[in-house]
Amino acid sequence: MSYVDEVLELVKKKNASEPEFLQAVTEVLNSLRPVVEANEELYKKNAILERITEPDRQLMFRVPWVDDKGQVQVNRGFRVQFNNAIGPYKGGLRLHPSVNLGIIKFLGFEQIFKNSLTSLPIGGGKGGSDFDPKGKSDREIMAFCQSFMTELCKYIGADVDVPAGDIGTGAREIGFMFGQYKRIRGMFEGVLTGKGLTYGGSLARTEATGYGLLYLTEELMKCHGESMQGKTVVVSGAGNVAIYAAQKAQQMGAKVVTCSDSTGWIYDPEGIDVALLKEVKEVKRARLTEYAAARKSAQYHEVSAADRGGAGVWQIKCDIALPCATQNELLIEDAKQLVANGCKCVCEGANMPTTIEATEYLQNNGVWFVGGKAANAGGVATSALEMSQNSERLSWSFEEVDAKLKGIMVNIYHNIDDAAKRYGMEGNYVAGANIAGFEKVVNAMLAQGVC
Ligand code: NDP
Ligand code: 2IT
Repeated sequence: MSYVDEVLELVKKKNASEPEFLQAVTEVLNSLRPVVEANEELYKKNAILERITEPDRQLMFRVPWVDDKGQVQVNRGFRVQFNNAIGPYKGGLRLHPSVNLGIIKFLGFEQIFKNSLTSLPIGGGKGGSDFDPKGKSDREIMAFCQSFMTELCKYIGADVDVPAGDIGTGAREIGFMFGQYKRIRGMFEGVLTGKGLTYGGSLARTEATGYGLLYLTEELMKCHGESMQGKTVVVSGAGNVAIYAAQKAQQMGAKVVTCSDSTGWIYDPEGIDVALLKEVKEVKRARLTEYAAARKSAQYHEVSAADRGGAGVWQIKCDIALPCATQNELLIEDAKQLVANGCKCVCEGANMPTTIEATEYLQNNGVWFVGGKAANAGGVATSALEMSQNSERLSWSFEEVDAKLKGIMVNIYHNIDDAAKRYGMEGNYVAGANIAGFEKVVNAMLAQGVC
């Protein structure tokens, strides 16, 4: 049995109840086969694959808080510090009722390779809670965030582990958590990213994941003799990543015709009105029904969460599809529909939105497919730029950060393209990303000995 297969079996046995984690590990290890085969003796002796698939530590803790009725509520908090070979643990905090240890482990594992691809010194980690922010008052959100940070603050720090936003965690939540960290630790330091601009946040961090996704997509199109101009784009999600992906795509001359949330999706043949979407989602924190009510050209399709939220967007004819909501939202039947409709390019704004089966179908049918580790790395890259600004106690202009972000995304595209070519897999950007991300981490692990 090959070393990769041995470790895959071991990981499956040890983590049998964590399907998303197993999915992420399976995809990565399978695509690393040529690299591992070329160095099998060295990697096996040093147990590189066993070590990279086992978190440094995983923290789970109780988060008690008091709701507006005076009732005590209890949630479960998580932080998985996966690998710090190339820098402090770095990754977001997800607040969503579906969060469990397996979800956080899959996200933390992905983050190791993504963060390596940014070329910046950040290791991989992820955290969150099964807390559901929907329908909670600002006071309830604050109560939860303060309690969550009261425990988490023991394990993080500007040079240790630097959390940030993810699903359900935006500027409001980061603000409450930062306040609590400062209060307990008595220290004003860059311990979180995605902070407000008045207390150490970076310009362009809010936009960074969506903008970065489009910078990479544009470079990919350019290298295939195409451009974004006049292209029809379908986007899923209606949160931070989706909104700024839609905005940048439109700035590049494309028409974005869909968005979605967990209860419905919009088809707007005139093009999504991003200002209206921002008002509905960022200001009112409302459902997409409000977008539809305010916009004549919008067609609203209600779907229950059990029907996979916004999966209907993949039925719409497009040139480019950008899944920006959540994991496993683009299945094999969606991939077939996209191909049948002539879609040429899929780039993932979300983490692991496409199943392995759907990914292979798209790749085998000539679709240019870039996975989230490369395509959505702009968010964490800009978080690392926020850390740099905090360290030097300066803040850079929007233009400066945005230009750096663009440079990073263009560079990522070429690195993953080159890595795929080096191993005879031209055009397989999934393998290219996993290989390029892995190479840097493995070199650092080998140099640092058994730890
Ligand atoms: P937000 O919370 O801002 O938005 C998430 C969006 O996805 C919402 O529209 C939400 O709908 C929808 N959604 C979430 N869960 C589900 C579900 N189970 N079924 C259907 N729809 C769902 O999160 P982000 O935009 O920040 O994150 C989106 C994705 O991008 C995630 O995979 C995240 O890990 C990834 N990502 C985020 C980065 C960042 O910087 N924020 C960086 C890199 C990746 P509803 O409101 O109804 O729940
Ligand atoms: O998935 C991700 O890369 C994020 N949620 C962003 C992490 C970060 O530290 O900015």
